[in-house]
Amino acid sequence: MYRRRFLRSAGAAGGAAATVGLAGCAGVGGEPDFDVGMLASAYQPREITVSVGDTVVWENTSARSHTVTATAGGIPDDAEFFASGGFDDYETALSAWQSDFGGRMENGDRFEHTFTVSGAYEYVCIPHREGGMFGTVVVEE
Ligand SMILES: [Cu+2]
Repeated sequence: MYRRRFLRSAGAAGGAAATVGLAGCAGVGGEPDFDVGMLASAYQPREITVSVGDTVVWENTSARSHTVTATAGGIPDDAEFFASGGFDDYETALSAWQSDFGGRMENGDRFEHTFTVSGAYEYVCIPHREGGMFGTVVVEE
């Protein structure tokens, strides 16, 4: 099981947004300061395990445009939907992509989400969903 190297807990810095905005700061020892990168047609790693309250940071480390979009029905019932572009549900994210590439993440773009409900979250890259670009976040108590 993959355990993230770049831990960022909500309480770690004593404040809500205190640790946001560190994009660009190299991690200690050359470790990446994001949790999930992206290849041409895959998330890297494909599955990540975190704890309730953790924030997962995605970065588009590829040259292609991608999205991070929670799937309809693929997240716990009482969990908050998440999507790059900030859409409220999958159908809205899908139509935004189809009309205007809404939610697009280009090289170096980041998206982050804080997970407050335990369970498994399936998410997808909308433009590459038919190519199997899916990912999973497992959130443990
Ligand atoms: Cu993609």
